[in-house]
Amino acid sequence: MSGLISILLTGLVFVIIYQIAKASEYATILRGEEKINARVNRTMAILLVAFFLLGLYGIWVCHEALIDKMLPVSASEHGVEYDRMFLVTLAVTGIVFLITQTILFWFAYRYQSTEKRTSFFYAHNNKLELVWTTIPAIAMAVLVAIGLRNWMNMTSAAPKEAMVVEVVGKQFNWIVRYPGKDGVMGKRDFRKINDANNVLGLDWNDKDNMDDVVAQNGELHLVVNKPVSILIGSRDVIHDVGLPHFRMKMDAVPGIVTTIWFTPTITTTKMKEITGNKDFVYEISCDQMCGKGHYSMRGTVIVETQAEYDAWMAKQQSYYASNNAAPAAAPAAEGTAPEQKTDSVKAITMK
Ligand SMILES: [Cu+2]
Repeated sequence: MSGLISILLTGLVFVIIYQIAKASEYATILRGEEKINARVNRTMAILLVAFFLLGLYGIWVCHEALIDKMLPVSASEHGVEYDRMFLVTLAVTGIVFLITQTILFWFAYRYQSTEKRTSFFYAHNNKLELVWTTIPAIAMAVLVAIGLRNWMNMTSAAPKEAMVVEVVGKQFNWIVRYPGKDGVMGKRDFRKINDANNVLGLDWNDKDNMDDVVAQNGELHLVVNKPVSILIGSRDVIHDVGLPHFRMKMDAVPGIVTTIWFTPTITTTKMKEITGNKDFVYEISCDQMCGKGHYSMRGTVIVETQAEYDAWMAKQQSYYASNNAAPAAAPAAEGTAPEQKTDSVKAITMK
């Protein structure tokens, strides 16, 4: 409602300005042009300065209103670098914006048209051209170079000691797989995907799969100060693993494994203290519009100590054991996959 009122008010202001301009045009005809033109010029110059000051005030109001809603301090090593880059870029562009806009509006006011002054014709100056082309080009090149360095860091090969997890998107949730005790992810085959008992299409002929742990609730457990390499995939359409608190994001593309790695530096418990929010959770947001349930595609990240992680992992049953150990659910033969798929669709509908 307040939005509508603001739009109406803005419209009204423009109508008033238009009417004033129109009225002064008629007055000009009646009272002689020169005198009126000078007055209109002056009004316009003052309005321009007012517009500029109002804009600056608007920036300040937005800043005050939204600063508390900004993300808290970065919870990863890469993120600290990323934030620094963001601040440097904002500082450079912000200072340039302030200087150029102040000069622009000041000139419009100071050098408004009067009868006493004729315009100064200044066609070309090579030195000036060189200065205002070279300086921005160098500044931009430096900013791009910093960005590229950060990008290379994020997408480079993960350190050897990194733990590996797999995050797979599907409409509309995240499935997380841990490699189990052997530290190796088993093979996957999309033809074996079955919502009833094999959501990732793990190949049960591959022994590496036997101890893999799968969390279907999108809960990603990470160890603080330990690098993590995330293998990202999708079962259906393009999603995007967004990890805003770690300043990370990467597309989840069907048929391709994309990767990112980072080192979480703040545990969930510690972040609750920092933010003063006892319900704080790190989230995985889907950053790619992927369908009607996109808004609800949210996973959680739990950053904990190695001991807490080990205790949690010790309680997890392997996906194979929890889905295939029961006598009724023998390992699926390939030929039966389509039928199972139908069953799984029914199972979902039942829920
Ligand atoms: Cu999505």
